[in-house]
Amino acid sequence: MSLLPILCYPDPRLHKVAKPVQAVDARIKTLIADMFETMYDAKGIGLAATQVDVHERLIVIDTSEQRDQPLVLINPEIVWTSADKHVNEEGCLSVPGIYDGVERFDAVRVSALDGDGAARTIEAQGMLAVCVQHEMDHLLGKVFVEYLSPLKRDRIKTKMRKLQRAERS
Ligand code: K2U
Ligand code: ZN
Repeated sequence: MSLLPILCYPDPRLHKVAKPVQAVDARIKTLIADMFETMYDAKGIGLAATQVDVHERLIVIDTSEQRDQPLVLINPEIVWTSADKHVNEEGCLSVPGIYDGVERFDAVRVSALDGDGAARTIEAQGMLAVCVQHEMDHLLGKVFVEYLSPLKRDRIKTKMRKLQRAERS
C-alpha cells in the first residue's frame, strides 16, 4: 500500500467532476487500499478520490472511534434526504487548519457499490451523514469553503497559498 499526496485548495484539480467507475477491478481495489492508508495517516474520517487527483466516483470513510469500520462507496448516489438540516463544523484534508459551519441534511440514504462491486444501500445519520455529503461534494468538484462567504473564501485562499509557499521554501 502507498500514501498518496492530497491536493490542497485552491488547486484547480479539486474542481474536476469525477466520472463513474467502470469496473471494480484490481486497479480500483489497490486505489481503495491506498486511499484508506492515506486517510488514516492524515487522521481523516473520509477521503474522496478527487482529493488524490483521481477523478472517478470513489469515496472511503471510517467514522468509528476505533478506526476499524471502513466503508467504501463506489458510484454513490443519494436516493433520499431528510426534511431537517443542521449546521455542523466541518474541516477538510484539502484545506488544512480551516474549520467552519456548513448546513447539511441530518440523514441521507445512499446507494452505491461496495469494495467488491456489490450493490448496497446505506442509511446515514449524524457525522456519517455529514461526511457522506462532504465527500460527495468532492466528487462534484466542490470544496466545503465554497459554502462560505466570498470574503472568508478569499482569506482562506490567501492563507493556503502562503502555507504552500512556505512548504516549498
Ligand atoms: O477532507 C475530507 O474530505 C475528509 C473530511 C471528512 C469530513 C468533513 C467534515 C465533517 C466530517 C468529515 C475531514 O477532513 S476528516 C477530518 C475531520 C475529522 C472529524 C471531524 C471533522 C473533520
Ligand atoms: Zn474534504
